[in-house]
Amino acid sequence: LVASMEEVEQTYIMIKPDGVQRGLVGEIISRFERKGFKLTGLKLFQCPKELAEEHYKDLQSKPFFPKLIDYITSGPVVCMGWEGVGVVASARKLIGATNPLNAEPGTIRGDLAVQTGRNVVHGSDSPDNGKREIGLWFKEGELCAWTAVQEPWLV
Ligand code: RTP
Repeated sequence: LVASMEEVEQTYIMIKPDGVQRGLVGEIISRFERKGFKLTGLKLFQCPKELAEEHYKDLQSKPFFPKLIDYITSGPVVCMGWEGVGVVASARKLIGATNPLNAEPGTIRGDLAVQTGRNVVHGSDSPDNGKREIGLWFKEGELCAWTAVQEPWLV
């Protein structure tokens, strides 16, 4: 069954500096792969302050905003684009609640984190933000649109 094009969404998933430093990159990527979504972009990246501020601009007035910017820019992050039917909401479910202590076991935050301020991963909260954030974090030419080959790799 082939999904109609309108249902295919893009989401921006980011492994935050704590996820990279704790060696959780492979574990986190594999959860999205095993679920069945399609990877369209992937890079390790040291985020400049201006980009972190733009990404989180809706949270500018929050008391934790300066700490959040320090956290996101404290070391490299892994930037990813993922594509699929319903990928935005599904990725948020795979990630779990913002506060890892409230995140269900089986979710990334539920299994791997304890602090809201060190919650290892980000996921876009709407299809519009998915597109916006992928545009913000990736340059043209860094994303791949691809279709899996039908032939076996080895004969
Ligand atoms: P994200 O954008 O990272 O996927 O997280 P989210 O939607 O689950 O949560 P959001 O409310 O958008 O907050 C963004 C990130 O800010 C940090 N935060 N710290 N009270 C606090 O100290 C606090 N609240 C939020 C978290 O890293 C959160 O993921």
